Amino acid sequence: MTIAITAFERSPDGGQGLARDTRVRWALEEVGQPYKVRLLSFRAMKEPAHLALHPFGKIPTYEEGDLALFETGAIVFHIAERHAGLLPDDPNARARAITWMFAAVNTVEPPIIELANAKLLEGDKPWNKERLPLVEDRVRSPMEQLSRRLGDADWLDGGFSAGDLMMVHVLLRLRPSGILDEYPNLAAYVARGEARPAYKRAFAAQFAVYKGSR
Ligand SMILES: N[C@@H](CCC(=O)N[C@@H](CS)C(=O)NCC(=O)O)C(=O)O
Repeated sequence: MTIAITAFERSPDGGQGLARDTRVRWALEEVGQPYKVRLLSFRAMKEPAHLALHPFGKIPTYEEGDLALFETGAIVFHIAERHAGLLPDDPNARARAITWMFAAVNTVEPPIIELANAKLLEGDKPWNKERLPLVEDRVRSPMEQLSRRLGDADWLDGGFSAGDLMMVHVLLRLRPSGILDEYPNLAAYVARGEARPAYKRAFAAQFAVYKGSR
């Protein structure tokens, strides 16, 4: 059954792979599943047809037969459960990999998004200069803890898993701030993720959309 996902018609990140369709593309590439992409304008994302798929009017969504999903954590988990390659067979290792997926979206991503919003959307506010260091510190705290936990390992828990896929993609959004590079082992971890052939294919596919939209 053909898998279809949605993505930005014109990604605001200039094709850097930060939009969340990239993590879904990456998961599909890791497990060797072909997919189609439906591109949406910002206006179309808020229209009833898309809201029926995604109640919050965002991308990406995932459709496969009569199944429609939203939320990248749920989508990547679904892909990882259906196809070999992203979750270990051992039940405990599998549960730990899923835990890292949740940690990526529940613990690490929110302060990173807050920082991106503070810079992009609130840069002109008179209180921004005072607030920004506080927001940056809220990012550094989980980064320090994650850095300590990863240590000199390649991946978070044994071999590469959906937990690493989610975490690497979440961390990528921190690179433009310079904070990722304050943690050399996390910067190397992200680079390892980016070096995976499946990531490169996902990145190229989303970049081709951006190039075509210019
Ligand atoms: N928690 C959601 C977040 C989805 C999300 O925020 N998507 C962004 C693109 S990366 C979006 O659609 N932004 C446009 C908007 O909110 O209007 C997920 O992981 O799928």
